[in-house]
Amino acid sequence: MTYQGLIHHYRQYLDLPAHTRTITLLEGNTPLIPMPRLGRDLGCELFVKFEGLNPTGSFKDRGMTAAISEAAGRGAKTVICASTGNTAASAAAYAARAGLRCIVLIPEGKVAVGKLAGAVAYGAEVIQIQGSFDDALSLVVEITQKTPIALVNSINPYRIEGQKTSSFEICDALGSAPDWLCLPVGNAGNITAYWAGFKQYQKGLPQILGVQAEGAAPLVLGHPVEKPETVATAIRIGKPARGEQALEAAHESKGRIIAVSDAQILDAQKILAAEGVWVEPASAAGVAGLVAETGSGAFEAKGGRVVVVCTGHGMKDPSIIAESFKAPRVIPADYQTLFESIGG
Ligand code: AN7
Repeated sequence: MTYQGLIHHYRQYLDLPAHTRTITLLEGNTPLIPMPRLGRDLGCELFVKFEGLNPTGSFKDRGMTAAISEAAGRGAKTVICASTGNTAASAAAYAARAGLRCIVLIPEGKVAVGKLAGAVAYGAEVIQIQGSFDDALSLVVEITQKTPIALVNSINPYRIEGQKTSSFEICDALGSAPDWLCLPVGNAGNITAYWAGFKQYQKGLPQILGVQAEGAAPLVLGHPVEKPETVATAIRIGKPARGEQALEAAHESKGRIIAVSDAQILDAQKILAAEGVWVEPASAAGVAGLVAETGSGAFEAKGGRVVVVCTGHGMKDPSIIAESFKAPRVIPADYQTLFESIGG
């Protein structure tokens, strides 16, 4: 039967209320791409779960189909979220689909252009906050406590329900859970959802490697970061809402949460692109963490099966590439010049 979206596909595993009215863009069902060359270099059987291939270009669509379906079914008229960008674009698209008003709060000047453009294109009302993502999140929590506006950040439990489905898909594709799962950690909704999903599905449990950016690593430091900074703006978050659950997932799974530098993240982005998978910087953090761990020699995943979650598409943040390359050379439209210029 044709695929009808993840709520339909995994309905029996999702704790969604009866009033839920499915709003879908056929999210989920993303490819688990084998990475034989990189895997050989790192000494494991490696796959990328390419979440950048969801309808709005990030994994957020999994949680958003659930959160918006619940809100729409309950009769909400307006939804709101704080966002480093991807949640905003996803909320905007699903709210548009449901006919709801959508307001998004973003940290001023710190959202990648592909995400902001998405939120605008899907018709959200975008407000920039003179502050961080964490400040924006406090504001949306307060306003949703005092008004009927529905909150669609991952504090909303239905977001987690939707995002669990990626664990199910990985188990369905591989036949069982991998030995390790590596993923970026920002507000910590996704790591929470994956762990809940693997536990529920009972096809084995991976060890989890959560990866933060060095300048925004509250879970590694053990305290909030007042002024988070990283080139991976998606995970520029200093007070993760589900920080406790992220630490629990790492601990229970016998994994860990580590930090990597911006340089390591950008290197990982290049390594993935060299295998044909272009992801935004934050999405490369999982690979950056895996490279760091395998490089340390002490990594337990040697020879094992590893899935790295690549959370968002490279096209979300084109500037990061555009700023770093020289403009392509210009030649006359002439065969001989072309032949000579490519070293014919
Ligand atoms: C590409 O969009 O927080 O740990 O507001 O966009 O579940 O927060 C985005 C987070 C990883 C971290 N990769 O996931 C937002 C937002 C990408 C992201 C994360 C985000 P969580």
